Amino acid sequence: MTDQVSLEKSSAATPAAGGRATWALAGIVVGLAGLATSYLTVRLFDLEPQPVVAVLDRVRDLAPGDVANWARENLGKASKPITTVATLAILFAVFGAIGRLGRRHSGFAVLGFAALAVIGGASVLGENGTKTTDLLPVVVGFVTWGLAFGAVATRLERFDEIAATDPLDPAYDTSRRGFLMAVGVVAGLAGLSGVIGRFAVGGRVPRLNQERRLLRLSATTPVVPEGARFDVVGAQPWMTRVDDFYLIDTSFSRPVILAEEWSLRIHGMVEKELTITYADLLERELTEQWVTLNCVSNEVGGDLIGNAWWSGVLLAPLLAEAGVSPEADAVLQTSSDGWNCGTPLAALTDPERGAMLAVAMNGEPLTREHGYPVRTLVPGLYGYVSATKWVVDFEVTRFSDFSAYWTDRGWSELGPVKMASRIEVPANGADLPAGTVVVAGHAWHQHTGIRGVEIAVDGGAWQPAELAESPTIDSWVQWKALLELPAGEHAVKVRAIDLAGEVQTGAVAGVLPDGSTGWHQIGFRVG
Ligand SMILES: Nc1nc2c(c(=O)[nH]1)N[C@H]1C(S)=C(S)[C@@H](COP(=O)(O)O)O[C@H]1N2
Ligand SMILES: [Mo]
Repeated sequence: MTDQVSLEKSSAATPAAGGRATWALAGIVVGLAGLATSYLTVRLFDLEPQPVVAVLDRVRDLAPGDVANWARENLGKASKPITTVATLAILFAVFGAIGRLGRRHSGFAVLGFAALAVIGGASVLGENGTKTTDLLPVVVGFVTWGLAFGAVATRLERFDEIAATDPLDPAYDTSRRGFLMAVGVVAGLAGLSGVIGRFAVGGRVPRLNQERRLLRLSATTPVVPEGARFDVVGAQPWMTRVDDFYLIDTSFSRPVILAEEWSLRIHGMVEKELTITYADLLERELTEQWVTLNCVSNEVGGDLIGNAWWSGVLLAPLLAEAGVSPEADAVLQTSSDGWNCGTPLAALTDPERGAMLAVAMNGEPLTREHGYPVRTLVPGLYGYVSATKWVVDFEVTRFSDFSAYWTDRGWSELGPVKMASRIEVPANGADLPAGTVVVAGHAWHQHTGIRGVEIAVDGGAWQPAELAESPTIDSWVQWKALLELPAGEHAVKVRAIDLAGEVQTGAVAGVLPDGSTGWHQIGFRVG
């Protein structure tokens, strides 16, 4: 009886022995070690993609359109980190479960790890342009899992055995230490692999950054045209700095493409297939223009918009060289990361529109985030149907013959930009001192142009705001108005009128399927 009691006490005091939690912990530590050695392999051999990133890409692609749209709308920028954390949480739970399976038989655990390796391998092969050699990190990870689990499980079994029979046996401590040592060694290996992978290896990103720094393009430094800006404090600058330019893409690990590795294949319904290299592009004349790019997911008053000085090679002459078939009406553009979109052929071949393969933004080579080395830019179309970053493939085709990433998820096939306007100053809910109130913002209808902006105060009549100059119909226009208002609460709304004479609609529409509409309105207090 006393023995019984002391045994219970002893196992309560050392939950490590025989506990499911201990086996789960063993599974998690071993799981981590496999991820770490696989990561190290990726880094040592400059392989793409990392298996975990490939899995994240599959999670993204397999998520139903409703889920993707919900995340896009409600999580916005956070949707990638949240997907990553959630996927990793599931992965760690699976590692724990595998550890517990291993308590019955190590073979079960190995099977569990094998299943994960198969998912990882299939995900890697599901990425754009991967080869069987890209499976090496998965193999290394799996071997690590097998060996490490074997080492840890043998010691944990021994410890369990002694703890269950005679916890007072001096072998109890030895076996316990043996187990902890094994776990420690595996954890140490994991940490070391992670650190070496992270820091000790050059890798491709620093190489890309170096190449970008040394690249001398004939792109010119932008000069904001005289009269385009009012410099109202608190309003957005007319030219958006690259670092402040919104970022939207589906990529969990943005492609790293060096200039000499890049090429664009133009094929499909053409007379002559073309492959254009970066050197070919630089031999051509660079066209430069101000273009405002915005996202179809931009809500009324939202900030998924920016205006930059773009330098690139015009697409119309390139497509003319390829000789597009009169039967074709679309180009299916594909990025090196597999994302794709369909663009109306007419917008790309229109000599007036200036659709380009852009190589520079605000006078500097594109950043990796914005599509280095080459992205497409088509004035007047939302990004999701036109502005392919890391673009590598142009298939001249027909809209009736394909669907693309976002059209698969319920977004409209055509994405012409809708007219919109935004109040940037004062901030919504601001408390302003008595005196003149400055209201200011931007209005845009790319490739149509803005003729005027009107505001209405406290539900009153529309009155014209002052419009800054705009060098082109493809960029947004600043506007401002000075108001003398009595103390108290006020509301201001804004609408634009385009150069075609159309008045911006007040009908409220959400971003799905082809862009939001409605007047932006804010409230503030004076005095
Ligand atoms: N390769 C790739 N290109 C892409 C996307 C993407 O997900 N992948 N998103 C598009 C969308 S929806 C927009 S709005 C613009 C945004 O470009 P930016 O990130 O340079 O602002 O890129 C477009 N090009
Ligand atoms: Mo977008």
